[in-house]
Amino acid sequence: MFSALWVALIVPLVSGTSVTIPLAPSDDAADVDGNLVSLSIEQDRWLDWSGNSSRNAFFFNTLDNLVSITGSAPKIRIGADSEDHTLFSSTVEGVVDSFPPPTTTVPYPEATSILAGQGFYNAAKHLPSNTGVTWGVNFGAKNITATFLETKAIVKAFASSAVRDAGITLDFLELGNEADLYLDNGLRLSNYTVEEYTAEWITFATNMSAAADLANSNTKIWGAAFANSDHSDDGFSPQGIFANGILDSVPGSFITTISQHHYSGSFCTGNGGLLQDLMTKSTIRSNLTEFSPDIQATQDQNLDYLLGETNSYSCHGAPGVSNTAGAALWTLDYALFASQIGVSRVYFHEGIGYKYNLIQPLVLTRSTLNGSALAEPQQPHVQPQYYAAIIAAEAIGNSGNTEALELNINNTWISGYAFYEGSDLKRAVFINSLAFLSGQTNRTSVHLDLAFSGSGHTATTFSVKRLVIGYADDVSGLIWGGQTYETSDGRVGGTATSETGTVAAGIDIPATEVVMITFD
Ligand SMILES: *[C@@H]1O[C@H](CO)[C@@H](O)[C@H](O)[C@H]1NC(C)=O
Ligand SMILES: *[C@@H]1O[C@H](CO)[C@@H](O)[C@H](O)[C@H]1NC(C)=O
Ligand SMILES: *[C@@H]1O[C@H](CO)[C@@H](O)[C@H](O)[C@H]1NC(C)=O
Ligand SMILES: *[C@@H]1O[C@H](CO)[C@@H](O)[C@H](O)[C@H]1NC(C)=O
Ligand SMILES: *[C@@H]1O[C@H](CO)[C@@H](O)[C@H](O)[C@H]1NC(C)=O
Ligand SMILES: *[C@@H]1O[C@H](CO)[C@@H](O)[C@H](O)[C@H]1NC(C)=O
Ligand SMILES: *[C@@H]1O[C@H](CO)[C@@H](O)[C@H](O)[C@H]1NC(C)=O
Ligand SMILES: CC(=O)N[C@H]1CO[C@H](CO)[C@@H](O)[C@@H]1O
Repeated sequence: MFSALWVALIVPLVSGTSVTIPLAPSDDAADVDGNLVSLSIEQDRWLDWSGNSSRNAFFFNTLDNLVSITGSAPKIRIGADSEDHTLFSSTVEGVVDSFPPPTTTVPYPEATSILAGQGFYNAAKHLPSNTGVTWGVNFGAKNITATFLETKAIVKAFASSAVRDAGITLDFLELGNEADLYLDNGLRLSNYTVEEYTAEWITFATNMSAAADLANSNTKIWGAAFANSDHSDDGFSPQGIFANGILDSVPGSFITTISQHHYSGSFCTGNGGLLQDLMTKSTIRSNLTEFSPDIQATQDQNLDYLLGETNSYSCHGAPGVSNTAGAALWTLDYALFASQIGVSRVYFHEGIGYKYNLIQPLVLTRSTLNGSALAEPQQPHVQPQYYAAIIAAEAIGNSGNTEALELNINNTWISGYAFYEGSDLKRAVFINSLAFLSGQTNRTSVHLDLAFSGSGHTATTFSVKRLVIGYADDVSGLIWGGQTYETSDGRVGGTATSETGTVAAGIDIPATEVVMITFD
């Protein structure tokens, strides 16, 4: 008994882990664009994000912050569930949405019917200059007139001088959202197969491609956009649509990119254990590597692969989990790890009032967590995950030729990535994903012993930025390098702190923290 107690008392709060950082990128390093972290927006309330007659300045500012760091605007996909319930209307100016009643678990439900006028599409002009957009077109309704009219309206908006002059481009169309779920949600019969899907898709996409004159434009198509993947030739998967000849069709020739959707699970209630599960290094990896066969099959066709809609947990997020600081660490590790396995971009899904948003761009009057009326309206604000977008942007920088490499770190809780511009090591990011939850007092810390391998410029000193978090389940109050984005206009506030370190001394990283080091 005595010896057990003695052992307990000497368990060090700081443990050591060695990290070797290659001085030049190895073949395993991946090209990463400044907008690796991009956004998918639930289409029904697009005008609330963009602004209608005038721009939504808060949303614009949160995007423009990222532009000023990386030089490239986050890419925006406008679509998702409501994409398959949208009809164009020539008599509507903006949009007319019909919503089901809010519930405790879904306080901000998607509209079941969306009538969108030309102004809905024209609002793309409010995005930052040079934003690349993907727009989702209705396929769920199986109404060729709807597909045709909507495509015409989208193309007309992007041909307008307001959009063209800002360099905002329609990079992709997507035809149908999560068609693999149509057999469950009533949009098709329950015996719907990937074979039928592919044939129908080709018919509708033939019309869409003609309506958009894709043969004479730079706009391409995202293929698949499935909720899940069974990874086989005869199920809903990239392999399944390839095996059914989608790429050999005329509209299929416009598919340059396969989009996959993914959530780590579906939980309508949350707790600290669920938050730790989300953050854990190994579950982040297993959630993503399950798509490795699909990525390989996609690359074998010389196509690009991305996560066109993703976030933590479906149900618009789990309360007390998806909206917390711990989810920011998940977002960062998830996006960076995705880059390592052949995912070119990660579109985090957002909807007005969703729990897992990076950004809440509108005044809210109901709780996002349980739908109850708020005593005071909540002003537009960023949620913790937004800091992950900022950190990824700073780590990648504005070089236009950055490569990221995951570092081999033998520690259950610590992940790390090195960032290279050309052949030069510039920065490294470390994440300690052990959840330090409110009520706990024993915050551990890991000491990283740093070493370099290979040849190149060997820095001896570095500057440090930390994402300082009170508790993993905090929903606000995060501080990045001394500064906050929790401001009324979404611009950065506060004074940057300066911390420096030496390679010889290494660095400490407490539980539930991110550290970025920039080598001198
Ligand atoms: C958007 O603007 C148009 C024209 O100014 C207006 O008719 C419409 O009511 C506005 N709002 C929405 C949600 O459509
Ligand atoms: C697409 O469908 C619309 C509506 O049915 C039709 O008017 C148009 O001619 C079709 N286009 C092609 C190329 O089939
Ligand atoms: C098909 O789409 C057109 C154009 O949006 C719409 O007028 C029509 O009502 C739709 N048909 C059905 C059956 O929903
Ligand atoms: C699916 O079910 C419908 C109605 O029950 C039937 O008409 C159709 O032939 C079935 N399709 C396939 C591919 O089995
Ligand atoms: C994905 O992560 C969740 C935790 O967030 C875990 O419960 C689930 O098992 C993981 N799925 C896979 C396929 O690894
Ligand atoms: C609902 O959530 C809010 C926070 O958004 C909280 O203040 C309130 O106590 C919760 N109400 C219930 C009934 O759980
Ligand atoms: C990784 O760490 C574990 C436990 O800390 C240790 O047993 C193992 O030998 C280490 N593996 C390598 C490759 O260093
Ligand atoms: C971060 C950390 O070490 N948390 C531990 C603190 O102690 C409780 C028990 O009191 C453990 O459950 C936590 O894992």
